[in-house]
Amino acid sequence: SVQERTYIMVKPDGVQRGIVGDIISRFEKRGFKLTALKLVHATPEHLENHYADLKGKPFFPGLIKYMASGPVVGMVWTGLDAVKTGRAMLGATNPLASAPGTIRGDYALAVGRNICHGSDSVENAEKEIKLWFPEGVVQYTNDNEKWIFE
Ligand code: YYY
Ligand code: MG
Repeated sequence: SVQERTYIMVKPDGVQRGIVGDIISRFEKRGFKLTALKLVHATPEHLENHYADLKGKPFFPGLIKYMASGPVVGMVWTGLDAVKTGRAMLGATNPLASAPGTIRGDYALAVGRNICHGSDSVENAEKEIKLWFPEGVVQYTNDNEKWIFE
């Protein structure tokens, strides 16, 4: 749907390396509507909640430590097929398999330092938005929509 939402998060390495602006710019230019935005140094407990599905994986402790090592930038983007398109813009989980032109394919080499998160389903997107933006998001109309959608 045109109103589909996804949760996109620049990870601590993306923040440290100054890639926040480019990631925002890519989503803006693609035609998605910026719906929420926040810089936060998350606690391990919060990150374990975010990555609850991966608990038990061998890389889980390292993932939580990395994600808690500095601030992240959490965002909500709204638009047509936002979840699937967001994942396509990110590229494959392992940057070595990410096509050039994708965010990971342009900026990353290691799976444990892949600079950006994107929700993998509409259901998980809504869960993640609630987790990272419990206060809710701002409602507004973006007047460019007639130039982006038929
Ligand atoms: O959704 P996505 O981020 O592409 O991958 P997930 O399977 O959800 O894993 C989350 C996160 O965990 C991934 O972005 C990097 C890290 N990770 C890892 O360090 N090593 C793996 N073998 C798989 C995932
Ligand atoms: Mg995932």
